[in-house]
Amino acid sequence: MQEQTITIRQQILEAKGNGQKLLAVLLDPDKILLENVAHLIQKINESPATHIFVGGSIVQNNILEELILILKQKTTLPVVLFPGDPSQISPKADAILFLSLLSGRNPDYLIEYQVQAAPILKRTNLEVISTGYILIESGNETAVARVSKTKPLSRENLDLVLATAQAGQMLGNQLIYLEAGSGAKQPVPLEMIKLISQNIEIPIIVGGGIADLKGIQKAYNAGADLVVIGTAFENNSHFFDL
Ligand code: 1GP
Repeated sequence: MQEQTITIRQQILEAKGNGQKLLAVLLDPDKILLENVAHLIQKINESPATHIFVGGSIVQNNILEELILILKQKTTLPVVLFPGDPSQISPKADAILFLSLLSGRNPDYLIEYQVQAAPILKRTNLEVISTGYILIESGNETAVARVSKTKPLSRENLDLVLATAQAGQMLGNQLIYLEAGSGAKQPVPLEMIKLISQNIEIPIIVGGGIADLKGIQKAYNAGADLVVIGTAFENNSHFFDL
């Protein structure tokens, strides 16, 4: 019998259906040294992480391919690209979050980069997961806002964030990513996660500024299906140790 492979998107959907919460560790190739990767992977393998995201707003060094090769050798966790632009596509990963920056009004991040990326992606076996990406104001200017030249949505304007997430779902996005930005002072407000999760059906990713294990749990309790941890793990590889 032929082995049935289940896609990463299906796994996320099934987890949501079963109430199982997911956790991604984000590795930004610009912020890690290749010589530390073995140790980081060991810590990730010992942690509750279910996914590894790789990417950043700007990736300037060229270790992306090598990083992914090492990850594929040393972990069985799915490696998902979380790219800032089409230069960050590696065919060696398992999947890519195909992002549209729905909170902004910069056409480059709404459609231009996607048009540039499509023919590149067609030449790979990457699973493409369309993701509505919504940047929320978080107390400081984040790299995403700076690089994309867009404004985040106000933390107070829950109606606008909800309408944006709903539009993302109606446009056919398969996931919604509520992002406070890497190293954000304030994570996405819990009442916002709650409202969105109660009013859309697709899984919700939440990331940015989550600094401790309690913060992860709070995001889950509010309705996040998958939480992303980047900076806190970058700063302390023992972050997940009990
Ligand atoms: C950033 O959501 C991710 O795009 C993770 O943010 O680095 O603040 O954990 P942190």
